[in-house]
Amino acid sequence: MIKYVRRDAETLSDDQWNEFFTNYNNNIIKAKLDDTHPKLIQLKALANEAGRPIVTDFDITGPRIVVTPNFRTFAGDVQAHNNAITEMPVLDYLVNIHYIGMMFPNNPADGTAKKQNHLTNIFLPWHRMFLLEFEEFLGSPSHYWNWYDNQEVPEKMKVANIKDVIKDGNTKFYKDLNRTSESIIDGPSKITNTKAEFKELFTNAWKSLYDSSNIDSFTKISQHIESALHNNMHNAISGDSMSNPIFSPHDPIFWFHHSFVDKIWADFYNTLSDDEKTAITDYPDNEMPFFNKKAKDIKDIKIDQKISYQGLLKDRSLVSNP
Ligand SMILES: [Cu+2]
Repeated sequence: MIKYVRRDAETLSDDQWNEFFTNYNNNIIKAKLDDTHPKLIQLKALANEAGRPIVTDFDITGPRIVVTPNFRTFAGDVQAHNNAITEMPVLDYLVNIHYIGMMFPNNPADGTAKKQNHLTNIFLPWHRMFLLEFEEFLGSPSHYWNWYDNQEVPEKMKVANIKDVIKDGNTKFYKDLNRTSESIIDGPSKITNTKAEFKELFTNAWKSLYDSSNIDSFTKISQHIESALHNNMHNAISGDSMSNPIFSPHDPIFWFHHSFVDKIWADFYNTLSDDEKTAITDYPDNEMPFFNKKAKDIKDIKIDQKISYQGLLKDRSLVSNP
């Protein structure tokens, strides 16, 4: 049974927004995992394997947010630090899966070893699993910010509105949630100057997924979606929230952004013929950090029949039809 139907944020009813924010507040921010929870045990094992300390606090007293212990210069006993953690808010747990997932090599010599979750061809499948992990804790769908049609952050997701809704439970971050811009065609890192220019850029990037040089290569499709259609959105919003991959899952717009990125992959896959689907043979064989799935097992979005999108494309000439 489909559990999570992800919808265009612009179409959400007040009840659907309330469901999202209520669940976010209760199940992501306020809820904690204790050290008997299998997920926290699993996170500790992954962090110990990567040899990196789990981030346990976000210090916002200075001009910039810093993580403690300082992830990059931590000089203590990593395993002792990790094993001593007794509880953790769900949000911090999610942030750490994402963060520790970055600490694996880009090109492991062994083709089945773990590789990092960005800048490699596990980017799309890893983040697909990450979204589902978020939803399983949230208990409702992570809807999507359709930035092809709407270059502004959805109104209810703007910082001023979020601060009214999301109360700071166990994390410090929301006291200092900041974005440099709430539009991808405005602000210092804007992608284009106008909506029309952005649509053209996006349309060209979308069409190039179907070029003969890309269409049968999962690695190229993944790289293309990551670099052309994912990275610059983070940078355009920027601030401590979205430009830094250590913090980005702390900003709820992260999930809506990534839902749309995942929908682009789902749209692409959904518009291929059966022959085109079977021509793609380069799905990575690597075990993904944290998630016990392989890319080829989740190339169809349904994943255990749990996920669906409103407005999934059936026609490759379209880039949006919510
Ligand atoms: Cu990421």
